[in-house]
Amino acid sequence: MSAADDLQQYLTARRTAIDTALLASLPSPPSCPSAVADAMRYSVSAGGKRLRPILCLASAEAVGGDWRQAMPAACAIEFVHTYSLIHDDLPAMDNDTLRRGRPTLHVIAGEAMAILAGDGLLTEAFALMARQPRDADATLAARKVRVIEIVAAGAGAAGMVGGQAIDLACITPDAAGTMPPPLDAESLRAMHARKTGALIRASASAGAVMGGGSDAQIDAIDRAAAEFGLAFQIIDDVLDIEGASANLGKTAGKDAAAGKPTYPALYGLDASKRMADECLARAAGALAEVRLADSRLLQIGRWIVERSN
Ligand code: GRG
Repeated sequence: MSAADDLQQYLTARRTAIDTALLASLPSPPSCPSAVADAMRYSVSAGGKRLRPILCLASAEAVGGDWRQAMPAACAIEFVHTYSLIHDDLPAMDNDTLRRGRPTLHVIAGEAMAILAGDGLLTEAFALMARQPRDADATLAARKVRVIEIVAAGAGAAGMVGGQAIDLACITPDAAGTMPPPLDAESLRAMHARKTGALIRASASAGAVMGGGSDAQIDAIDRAAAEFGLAFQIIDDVLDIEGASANLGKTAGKDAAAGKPTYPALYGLDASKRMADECLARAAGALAEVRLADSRLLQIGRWIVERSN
């Protein structure tokens, strides 16, 4: 079997397990009202690449752990990611009508229910990580607490929420109606490190912690995932220009049309693609420090850079 087929088989197998666990982890009546349960399920079951949970499970495996023990954290992170997409698509934020190839949740269920479904997913994420794996011994219980802290940091004001706030400030005029100056290259990188990078890093670190990795392994995986996060964003910007909406499952060309600073706008398409490759090279270096360059993680990094959606 070719390496590409082997990776595809791995991704399909993990995605199937993740989708099953995600649906089983969602709350349902009578424990909660059906309206909010249906709204949460609509967005979670819409699919998506499941990149973050796959990275979480692969990190647990890379350090020699059992990926099943990382599944609650993997699902929790996908819940957080899905909430962020629901809220990002709201009229008050990006005002988008297409996501994961379907009408956005606020188009289907209304704005108020979309806010509640996002709130519900964020809250359920932390309930899930606290609850599972069940019957944890002291070692596993300590890992769970560490992972809760990692995911909170990646998702919160110092991470994803903070990055979204910087992004919002970039397109918000002051009281006199003057737009802020565009971000320079370093500020753009720092914004993305929070907005998308922090949760991607948290996914990998959480998996490495649940898998029982050493501090050195967790640190190296965290640094490699920071590179994956930057590569992910660069390619997201490239696809925003080169991709078709039908393939992306979201509206293509929005960032460029909104005048947002993007990597291709700053560096051009070819240099942007080269920069994404350089991220992978740095990730390989970090993983090699702890002899993990041959793990699935780098293959997943390549998949991030070579993806078409
Ligand atoms: C609303 C608190 C809050 C945060 C939103 C992540 C984010 C912050 C907004 C998403 C806006 C966006 C489209 C950013 C580009 C990168 C990105 C996160 C794309 C979507 O992630 P994928 O490609 O989506 O992993 P799938 O559907 O495959 O899971």
